[in-house]
Amino acid sequence: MSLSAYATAQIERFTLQRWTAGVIGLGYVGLPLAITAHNRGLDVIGYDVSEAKVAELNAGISRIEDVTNDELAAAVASGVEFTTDANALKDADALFIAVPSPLGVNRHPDMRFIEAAANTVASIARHGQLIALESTTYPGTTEEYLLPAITQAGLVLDENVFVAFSPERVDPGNVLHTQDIPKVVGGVTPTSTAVATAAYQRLVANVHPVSSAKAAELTKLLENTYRAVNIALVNELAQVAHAFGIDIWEVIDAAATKPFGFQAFYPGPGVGGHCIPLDPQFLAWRARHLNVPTRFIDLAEDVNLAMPEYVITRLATLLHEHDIALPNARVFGVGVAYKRNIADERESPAMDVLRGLAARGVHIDVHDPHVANDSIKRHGFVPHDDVTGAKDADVTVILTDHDCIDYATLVASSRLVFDTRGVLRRRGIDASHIHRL
Ligand code: SAJ
Repeated sequence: MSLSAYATAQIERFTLQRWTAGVIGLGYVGLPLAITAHNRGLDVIGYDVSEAKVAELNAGISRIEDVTNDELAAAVASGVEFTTDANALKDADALFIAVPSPLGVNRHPDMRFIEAAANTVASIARHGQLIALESTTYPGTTEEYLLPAITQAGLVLDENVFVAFSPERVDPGNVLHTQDIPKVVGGVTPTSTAVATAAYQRLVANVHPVSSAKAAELTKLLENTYRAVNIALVNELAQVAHAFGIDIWEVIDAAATKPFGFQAFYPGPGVGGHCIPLDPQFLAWRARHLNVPTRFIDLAEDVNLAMPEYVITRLATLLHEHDIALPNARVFGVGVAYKRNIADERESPAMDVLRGLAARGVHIDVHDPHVANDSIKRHGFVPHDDVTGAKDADVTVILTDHDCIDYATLVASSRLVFDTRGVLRRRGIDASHIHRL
């Protein structure tokens, strides 16, 4: 592929010179990206529409677990600029868009944030910039939203501006940081791929270019659909194993001894977070427009969304076996975050279980050391700062297996335990009053 002199010059600039990274959206993806760019020696302008968030960031207060206050304060002290003034982005050589891409009504993609970011680009984009979308979305989004934006800005693709997609791969609570995670990059043209690859190579150690923005968009959806489908598989097998009187946890551990061709996934109360339950729906929604079936995605969603009710049914049966009716029973819920060792409750299946129990007249006490008591109260549950609150409950249900929980004391304080995460077995804690998925 022959590159224009202009594109070659931009590649050299991104490769050899100090340049300014502009990050649009300072959440769990954008803020780590901004700090990474700073740590890699680039100038950084962070833009967000939230005045409160920008004020906190400039004061060195991080709400993102993967960015410490000290890291943030050091970045601000050495010149990283957080602002709500989009015009500041005119000084950026590359714009990285990391805004939310949630589902809206009927679990259809809510493109408002990407649309707003595209409007920002239309108002500030200038000659020489790379514009890279990172928000998880359906194949075709980058062309559909960013090409009109650069046209509106009076720019011409590959002549004086470059456009690409590069999926974020943040795993909240994981020790891997942005610069250590390989990055897939796909330009809307081969020239844009080349320029985007050069820019990203300054941010991360390992860049994997693909042939188009659509290929990059679908890569991300494959990654997360793969997880959603495999989690649904073990969630269904957990129900099958229970019907057979088999311990699914033992079976998964046994299968995991296979040194090739098997990756262990584990059953749970459902699938939470802002990625796995949502991202596959972007693909399913777009595929429907093309009359292409996505039966695995649809079935995985059905199985995963039904898990909270399955947990409630198992709890009702367990209580009934001990002559306790669900209505007016007391349940001690352990863990409301959507996965271990984080505070995020978005789309948390633990919340679905507890709300479902409360709707059946169950009194709910909750212990989650990662989630603020005010937040637990807002859901109508009674927060407990330690596990001894279990002693007043008819059953303890473990919904999120945070590492910091004192499981030995929890079990000793409980009349009955229902473990939806297999954490007690993992910890070698067994007793006749412990039951699990
Ligand atoms: N879960 C299970 N069983 C499993 C694994 C997960 O029930 O075997 C549940 C979790 O408890 C959680 C949900 O599924 O409720 C999602 O879990 P997750 O581990 O996929 O965590 P996320 O959504 O925070 O992060 C994922 C990333 N995770 C990993 O790669 C391990 C990755 O897919 C994406 O980089 C990220 O979403 C994203 O931002 O898309």
